[in-house]
Amino acid sequence: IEGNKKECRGALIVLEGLDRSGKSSQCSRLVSYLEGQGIHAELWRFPDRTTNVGQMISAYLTNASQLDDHTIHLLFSANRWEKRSLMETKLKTGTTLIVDRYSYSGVAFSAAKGLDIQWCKAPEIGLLAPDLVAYLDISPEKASERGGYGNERYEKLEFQKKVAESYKALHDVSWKVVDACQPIEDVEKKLQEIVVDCVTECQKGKPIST
Ligand code: DGP
Ligand code: NA
Ligand code: NA
Repeated sequence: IEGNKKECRGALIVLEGLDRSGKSSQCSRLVSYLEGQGIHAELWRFPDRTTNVGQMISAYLTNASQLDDHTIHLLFSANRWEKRSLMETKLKTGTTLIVDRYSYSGVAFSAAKGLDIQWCKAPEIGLLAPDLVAYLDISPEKASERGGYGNERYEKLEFQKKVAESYKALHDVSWKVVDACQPIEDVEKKLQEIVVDCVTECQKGKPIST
């Protein structure tokens, strides 16, 4: 059993939602929980602002630079592509990845600007497919009341309303929708249940797909 366990792959788990939906704190809580259960897990986030591409994205988000909507879309995608092989290695060697935003953010935020949704999806094709997408569901109005937005480019109620609409269009039956307006501990419990189920499925040999 020990030997088998080592060969089990990790799960690719993505949390999505509007800004201020609570993703980041739920992601770190999940990682601590999984580690406590003896499941090796790491917290990842996109955009990953530490890379060269990530720094360009960060400059754009903080309004330090201006970029064409298509250009920034491709940079966000490139930022996921540059992490793809490391992601695959981690999963294959048994690390579960809890990822704060992924391709769905890529499509939802750019589609909210009016870009064609098929065009937005194209550069995401071939990235690793998540084993689970958990959507933290909150209305744009409620999210905006939570301790206020920061000063970044997209943190505006009118824009977040459009993002919420694009998430609705992207959403499919495989997503687990979690009510993000519940008390934080209830959201946490719910996420723990669905994530552990998913990790178990992956350990049983569910293949990694694209
Ligand atoms: P965060 O670090 O999760 O707060 O993300 C920064 C902002 O960038 C947030 O408003 C969501 C947005 N965002 C995240 N991923 C993408 C993406 O792939 N494309 C676009 N256009 N926006 C994204
Ligand atoms: Na943000
Ligand atoms: Na966040």
